[in-house]
Amino acid sequence: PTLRHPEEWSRSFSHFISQCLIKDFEARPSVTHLLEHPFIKQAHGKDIALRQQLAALIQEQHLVSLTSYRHVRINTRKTLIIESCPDDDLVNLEFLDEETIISHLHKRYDELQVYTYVGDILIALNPFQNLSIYSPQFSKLYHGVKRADNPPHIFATADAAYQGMVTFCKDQCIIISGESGAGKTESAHLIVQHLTFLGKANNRTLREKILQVNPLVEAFGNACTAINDNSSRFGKYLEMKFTSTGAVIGAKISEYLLEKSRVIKQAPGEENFHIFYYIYAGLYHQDELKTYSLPDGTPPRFVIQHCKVMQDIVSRKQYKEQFDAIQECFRNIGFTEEEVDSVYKILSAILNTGNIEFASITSQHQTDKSEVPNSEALENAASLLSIGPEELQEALTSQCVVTRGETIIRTNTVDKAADVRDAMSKALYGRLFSWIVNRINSLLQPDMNSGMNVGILDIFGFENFQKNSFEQLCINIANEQIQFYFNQHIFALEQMEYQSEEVDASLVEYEDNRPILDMFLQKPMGLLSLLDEESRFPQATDQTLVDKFEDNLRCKYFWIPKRVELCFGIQHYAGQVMYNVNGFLEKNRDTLPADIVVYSLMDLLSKMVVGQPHFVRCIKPNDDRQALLFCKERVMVQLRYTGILETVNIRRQGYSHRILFEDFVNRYYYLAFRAHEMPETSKENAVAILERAKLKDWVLGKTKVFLKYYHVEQLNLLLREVIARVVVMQAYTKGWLG
Ligand code: AOV
Ligand code: MG
Repeated sequence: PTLRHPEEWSRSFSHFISQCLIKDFEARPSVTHLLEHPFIKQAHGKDIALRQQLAALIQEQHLVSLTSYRHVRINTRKTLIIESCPDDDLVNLEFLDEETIISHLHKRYDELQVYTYVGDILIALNPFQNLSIYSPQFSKLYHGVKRADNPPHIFATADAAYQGMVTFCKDQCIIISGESGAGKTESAHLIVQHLTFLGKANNRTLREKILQVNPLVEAFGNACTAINDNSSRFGKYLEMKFTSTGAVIGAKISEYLLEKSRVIKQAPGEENFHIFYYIYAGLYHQDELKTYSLPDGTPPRFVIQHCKVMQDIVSRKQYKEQFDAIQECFRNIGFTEEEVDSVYKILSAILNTGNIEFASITSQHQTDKSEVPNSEALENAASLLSIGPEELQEALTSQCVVTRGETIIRTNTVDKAADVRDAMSKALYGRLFSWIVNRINSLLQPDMNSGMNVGILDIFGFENFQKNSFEQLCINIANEQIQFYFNQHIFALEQMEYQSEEVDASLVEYEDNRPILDMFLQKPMGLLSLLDEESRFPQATDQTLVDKFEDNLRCKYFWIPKRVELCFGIQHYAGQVMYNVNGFLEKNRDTLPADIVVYSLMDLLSKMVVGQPHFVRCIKPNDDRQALLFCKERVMVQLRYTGILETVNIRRQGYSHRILFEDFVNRYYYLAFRAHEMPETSKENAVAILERAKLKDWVLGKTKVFLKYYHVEQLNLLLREVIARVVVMQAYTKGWLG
């Protein structure tokens, strides 16, 4: 057949593809076979590049179509696309009870469909195995197409954010949540990978730099915990910067609340930050342990818990490989050799500092003085930090107090000196971490105040261990805030807007975690304020702290257990957690006061509020990190506390996009009016556009059009197709095609 019109062409081609797929599904046509297929030859005989692309795409579909239920067609932009399949989106399910949703996710997980939509929200089940769906071919597949055209995918979320940014010139943010080990960090990597693809980082250097930011920062900020071998011990907000046309030009990273206490002590079965093991193995193999004054006998105290003998560290092949990878990252991102050398020096200074021990000197006058009997570690640490050993010893064993204008030098007891040593190690590591982050930012950020960005938030997930301390409290409060932010966007703001615009939509009930947050953050009687206050009393003890909490916190989210000493329980949105106050005061004094912590989090949230949010909810299908194991109970709990059921409801009934009539007409008038006749931005014209676009189920408020989540996508696609059609028609009339 001769094909004249692009739409006609696309219809018959689509017929062919479906036939071909159905018929050949078992046989799996080879690329050559497809290229030689009479239809492809005839239709695209001249355009060999297009033929190759099509053939490759068709091949890919086989991969995607493992479950073989999709229809394949080709759209007017000559892209092969797969028709949506209703069960990709929970909103389309006929019944919406918990049981149906769970068994649905279960079925999909068994088929290795780890991603599922709830409207515009992505649910990601951790596959706990490598899937072959993240190759560059897949990136191509998820490029500027309608969400429903492809199976749900993390790339689709990245694409939606990217399209949103380019279309509306508005910053976007992707918020990834889920408990520890659910797959947030992996998801964040995949999003960065896809965004560098979409942002046409043609400049290979820039692409590699951006891709190496995450691995580099994570070597310093992640560690093996009881739950996750690569657990994030800090919150990370990565902003990718783009030009107004959508080309990627740089990146910026912000870090929140690094768990510094891990440097000096790790819970049983856990490890220190990855980097300590990496440098040990790496420097050992380069025969450079001596250069950095690292012992090759007994491992330093800070890492000995996990590695009892040096062989444990140096024989681990992956440590050495990771060290090489990190060196590569440093080099690619642009750190100088001196800088990297300084980083290693500080790391080994920290390890040496950890080995400094103290003994008490008892003289006639003083009994509380300490000294360093074995000076090797002290000398090593001092020389690595380029200070004199006496200076360091003095800093550790004495303390200046300024009272009434007078400076008094007090000596430290052995215990006090040990505390100072540990505090110094933590501070050094914290500063080093911030320095690395800042350095990366200056290397990856061309001078740019303009441009737009997509931010990706990946924090430490909700944690509930056998024993939970101050760190878990901070981590879990951060997660409460993310949950609150999610609720705000999905439920609260939406409902407020219905009311003020007098739109009749049924309201969905949801679990508001505001009261829990208030209990933590309120001033002056919130838990964190009370903790700060108690930390200022020198005589405060763990017991006085618990008593203070008990006297002042009266709400159902807080309780003191009867038979367990020095503990308190919190009913978090994600479940009950028992905290042990041991060390709370010290940690609160030593790290940032809780108040500041809550600032930094608010800062983060306010940053995100500016952008259009996209949510990814990671779910952990089992606690054994097993592939293909779907533990119904565990998934159920996570669906419940993240409010997925309510989200399904509100996405089905609600209107997630509310656009002022004026903005709406300005944006879409092309769909109903001629390009040059700029219509009045009135309600009537908005309706004209909606009707012309044949959309159903929208409603009108007083000043805004209320649209369902899928309407906007349909409108944008229509807009693009209208524009593309005009371009193609022009090409036809000029005789360039056919
Ligand atoms: P988290 O970021 O959510 O935990 P991670 O992203 O580190 O969790 O994922 C934990 C582990 O699950 C990874 O190390 C992988 O082994 C596996 N995994 C996760 N997502 C995928 C995927 N898409 N494909 C294959 N394997 C995956 V924490 O940072 O602990 O809250 O603080
Ligand atoms: Mg993580």
